[in-house]
Amino acid sequence: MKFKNILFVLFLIFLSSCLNENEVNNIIISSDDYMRFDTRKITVKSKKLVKITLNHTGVLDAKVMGHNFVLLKKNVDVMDFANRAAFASENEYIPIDSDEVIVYTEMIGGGQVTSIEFMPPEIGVYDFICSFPGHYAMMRGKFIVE
Ligand SMILES: [Cu+2]
Repeated sequence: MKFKNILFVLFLIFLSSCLNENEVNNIIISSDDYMRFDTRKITVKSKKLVKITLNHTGVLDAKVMGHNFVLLKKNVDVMDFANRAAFASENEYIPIDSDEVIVYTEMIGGGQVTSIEFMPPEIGVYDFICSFPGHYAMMRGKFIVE
């Protein structure tokens, strides 16, 4: 291949990676040993892939201070869902056979990172929580698709 052609190909690769970057809603959430997410509001553009990266900046094990990101469908009763989720330790703290969840990450402990990609649901406001027992009271927020 001629040098000029190589340059052109490199340019195309560069261009497509720039475009891809704009097509993704890149969301980074931090959580800690004090049962907190660092955000209570996430806003994404509709019809664009969402990438959620969840960090756990603490040191405690997932068994005592586990965190996940659970996006609930509209009109789900958060308290009712979380109370059932608390008994689903064998299923990543998601009630078995639940149809209330749009998407969720694995449960992580201190020092761990996890991520998930999905297409956002229709325009609207949704709840997100951590479904580790008792955490939803503090670890919850709104996920807005606009
Ligand atoms: Cu948690």
